[in-house]
Amino acid sequence: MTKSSRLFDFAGKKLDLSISHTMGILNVTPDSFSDGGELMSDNGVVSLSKVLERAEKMVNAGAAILDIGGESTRPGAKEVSSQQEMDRVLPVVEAVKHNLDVIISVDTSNPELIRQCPAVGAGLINDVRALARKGALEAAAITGLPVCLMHMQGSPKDMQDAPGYDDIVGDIADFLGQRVKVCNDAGIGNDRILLDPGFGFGKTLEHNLELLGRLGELQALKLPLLIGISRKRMIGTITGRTEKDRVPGSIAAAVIGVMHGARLVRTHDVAETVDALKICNEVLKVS
Ligand code: PT1
Repeated sequence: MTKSSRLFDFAGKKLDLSISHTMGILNVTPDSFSDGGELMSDNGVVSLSKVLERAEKMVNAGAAILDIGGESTRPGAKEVSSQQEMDRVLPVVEAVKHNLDVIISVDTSNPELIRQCPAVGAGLINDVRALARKGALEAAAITGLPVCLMHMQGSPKDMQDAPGYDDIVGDIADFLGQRVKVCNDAGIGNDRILLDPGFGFGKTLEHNLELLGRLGELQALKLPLLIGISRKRMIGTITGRTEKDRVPGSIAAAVIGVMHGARLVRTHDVAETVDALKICNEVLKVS
């Protein structure tokens, strides 16, 4: 049996979310996880040529989306000022837009940056705070762009202190369902919403593992699922590997996620993930 395609519109660029796709991570933070600082020049300013080189590699390797972020949200990360975040992200989005044919996602919670997204050519707003910051919901609604709403317990600074749930999957489904309702009421229709359970965001290893094994239950929300597990601590804890050696573990987790319904995989390692998802996609197409 062949599945019918389900096109999702990212500001004019369409992706068939009946199969899975890769979102490449382009961090433009000095302190960031895994690829931190590599894309900065010595003076701490983003090097556009280094960023474009990395971006082009990911696009050539098959990334459908590039996720550009100027605020680190890994555990313990500090917040940046709005202006600093905009100064880092906006020139990069513009440069990628001018040079490459790819959907651009902006990883931000900042209403000021969200407002600028359509003008610089972004196709998705990816907010780990699910548009809960003051002004973010209204800003996103006005853009007309799709949004990714992610679940987090606490804030990056303190989220790993003592995370607790009644039922990890049920609690996340309730939270995401409420945020969808809030978005709908603000004029963001379901055709503009992706959901993400937020691996590593206020979750113990056991929470993350149960969430991955039961991810399929979130399909009841009837919206496309995005997952980000790439090189995270949960992979390191299980395999005993440092960040750069977590690629095989990350890919195994991504495959489990896709076979439980995820359709977008946020990753540092685009080429490897694209190959793995090709296998998943061929299986999805015939079953
Ligand atoms: C994510 C995600 C994201 N992750 C979306 N956006 C990060 N939609 C940034 C660790 O446990 O999963 N989904 N934007 C990166 N954040 C983390 C969190 C990095 C936890 C590392 C860890 O190691």
